[in-house]
Amino acid sequence: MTAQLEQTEAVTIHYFKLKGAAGLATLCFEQGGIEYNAKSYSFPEWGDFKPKTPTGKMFCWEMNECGNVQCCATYCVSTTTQGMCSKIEMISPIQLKSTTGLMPLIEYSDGTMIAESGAIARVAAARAGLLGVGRDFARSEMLIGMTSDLWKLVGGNAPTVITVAPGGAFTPEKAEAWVKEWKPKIKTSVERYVKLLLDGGDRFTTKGELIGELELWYRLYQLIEGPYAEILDEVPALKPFYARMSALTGPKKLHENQTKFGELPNYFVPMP
Ligand SMILES: N[C@@H](CCC(=O)N[C@@H](CS)C(=O)NCC(=O)O)C(=O)O
Repeated sequence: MTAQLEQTEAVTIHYFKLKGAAGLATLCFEQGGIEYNAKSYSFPEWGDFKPKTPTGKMFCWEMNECGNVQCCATYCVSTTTQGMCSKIEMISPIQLKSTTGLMPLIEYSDGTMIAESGAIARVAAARAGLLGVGRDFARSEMLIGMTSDLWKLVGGNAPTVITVAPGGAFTPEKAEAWVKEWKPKIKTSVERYVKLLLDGGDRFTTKGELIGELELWYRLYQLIEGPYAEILDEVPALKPFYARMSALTGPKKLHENQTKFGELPNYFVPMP
């Protein structure tokens, strides 16, 4: 695939060990057959890192014997009463350069980090030539906007691997609201896509694999594998689109846990 917008640099994606907000960038790289690296974090690993993001308390210098600039970042973990550093720990480049204290992130070869799932997905799509051109580009971006609206109905309302854990935030009231309030609204939102299908009924762009289509596939996948398994039985006109997309390289690898992230559990889960 030819890169678009001069997005030719190699990157590493950093994210949790979950099929979550790094999914679309991952799909774009895999669909385009682009080389990338992935680093995943457990929650304890992330908990160790987050407080160490730049705060003004960080001490960094190079240790000449190290020979590798990436292993030369250190962090002062305790100070003497005179304010001198009494104990240092080595930290990774992501700990040093995380920009927002949130993931996903992409990291360039010089250690520079870029945050925001939408930004990194577009970087990946441009790298893979999956932004589209002409009207395909416009249609793909329209899908991104529509899917952003769709996901406002899901995020915060659907059960997740975190909120269904014992003592988690997915209360019986939330469960009732998911069924009675949110699912009908989600169905209405998904129905909006049907009239936008191109002739043949299995794609929205002539290319058929652009970022907007990958995003819609991913969100339908998260619903189907999670709390709304029957969504396409209720909106059957989208079945040919979903089936065709599921057979593409990127979606297939994500589903079969064969991306650079390896085995990842779903973030959204079925109703407990
Ligand atoms: N607007 C950001 C939101 C990023 C975000 O909220 N990331 C969450 C996980 S999806 C996070 O890093 N949470 C860890 C924390 O808050 O410590 C994006 O789309 O990337």
